[in-house]
Amino acid sequence: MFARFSNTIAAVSTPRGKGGIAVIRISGEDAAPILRKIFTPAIKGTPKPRCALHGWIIDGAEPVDEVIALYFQSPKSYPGEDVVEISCHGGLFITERILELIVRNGARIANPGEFSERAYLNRRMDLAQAEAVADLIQAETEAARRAAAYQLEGRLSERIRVIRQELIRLGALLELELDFSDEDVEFASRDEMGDLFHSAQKDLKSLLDSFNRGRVCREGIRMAIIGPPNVGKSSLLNALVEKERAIVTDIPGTTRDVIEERLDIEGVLFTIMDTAGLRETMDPIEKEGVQRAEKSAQDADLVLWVLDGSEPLSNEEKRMINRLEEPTVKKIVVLNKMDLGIQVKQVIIQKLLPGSQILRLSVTTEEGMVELIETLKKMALSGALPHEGEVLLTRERHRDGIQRTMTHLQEACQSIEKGMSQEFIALDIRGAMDALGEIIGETTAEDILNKIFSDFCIGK
Ligand SMILES: Nc1nc2c(ncn2[C@@H]2O[C@H](COP(=O)(O)OP(=O)(O)O)[C@@H](O)[C@H]2O)c(=O)[nH]1
Ligand SMILES: [Mg+2]
Repeated sequence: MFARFSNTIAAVSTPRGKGGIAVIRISGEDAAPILRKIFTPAIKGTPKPRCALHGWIIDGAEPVDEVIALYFQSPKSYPGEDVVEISCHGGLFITERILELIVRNGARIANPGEFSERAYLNRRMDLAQAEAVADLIQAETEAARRAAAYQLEGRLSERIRVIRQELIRLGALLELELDFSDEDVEFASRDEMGDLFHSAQKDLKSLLDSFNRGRVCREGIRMAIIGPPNVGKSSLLNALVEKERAIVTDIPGTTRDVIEERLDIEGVLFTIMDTAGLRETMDPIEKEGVQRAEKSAQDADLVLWVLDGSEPLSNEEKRMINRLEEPTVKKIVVLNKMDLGIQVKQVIIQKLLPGSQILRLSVTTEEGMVELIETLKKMALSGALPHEGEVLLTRERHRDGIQRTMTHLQEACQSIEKGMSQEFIALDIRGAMDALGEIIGETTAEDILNKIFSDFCIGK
């Protein structure tokens, strides 16, 4: 058999590196025959599905490793086909050696996400659930874990499916009307249809409204520390992450690149970016740094403006603030170095950065640190952690599908109001059904599927 064309796939499902054990997974119709060729059980007999088998992996007469093997019979496995899982010793060489042996005996190396793709193709789960598997693996905080776990349970899919089912029913009734078009009958009451469209839109709207929070759960909050040179931005980053991450000196222009650190605040991931001080400069490296700082501020969910509160603002500083001021971005102004006294006036700040919260701080004496962290905590709590059982939209792809569905439903409503014929309504119902179907993978295009599964880890 040419392994290249094999439909049986294999991969090391645990991370590369040394560990107590590693798990190698084989999936496809040759999984069990391959195991028979490369494995001698300690106790002879026919392997029972879902029972642990202790024995040796062998390469001809050569004992390779002592392992535990598990056999799952189709369809009762993650991908829904025959699966063998081998728990071997977790060394880099040993796992590659066994994987190579498996491939030599008829499997091919799995693509990223191929086990999950098969699970989806075999209807073991829908597309939104498969995405949740990837999100669970990526999760770094409780908020991300929870949002993904609820989605994996199928709560989002269920909400989508209920609406889609109703649309399918109405679509079928409209088809019937078309078949009987000479007789001018209405199988689907226009009032009932209108009501259904309205309630579906309401439900979809509440999902849409959850997107900002859902995104924060999944991706966290990107917080850029921005400000003039030498005001204590790097000192603040170090204080927040409690380590000497960024270089702190009294020489203005020390930080050139964007330095990122991650911090878990109340279960929400904060990606904190320390940036180069904003000033007009001729130095090409510093200039690039300033541009990167500005970009970080533009891409951030939250901007922490750090200013030296002990010195009046210079005109250059005011110009910089004006240039970067983005009314829609959330911001907190930190007046640092309060241990040296306060010179900057609140009213001036309020004029320059309207709507921002202003905090006084000294990184050196730690005065005001607690208040800053409390403010960030509040932001995390109000912004994220899903309530028990709450469904949040976490992906742009889902939001897009729901937005398109709502547009179709609006148009269908208008068609009803204008008394248009059933073809027009049917067309929008079809559009709405398809857009919802894309979210759960009923009507998703091949290239989108490929993109989704290629983002998965190897061996999942
Ligand atoms: N007095 C005082 N000095 C500070 C404070 N925070 C930072 N500094 C000092 O200010 C200088 C510049 O700090 P740094 O964090 O490198 O500023 P950046 O250029 O904004 O990143 C260093 O000498 C720090 O020790 C503070 O709260 N009070
Ligand atoms: Mg710095």
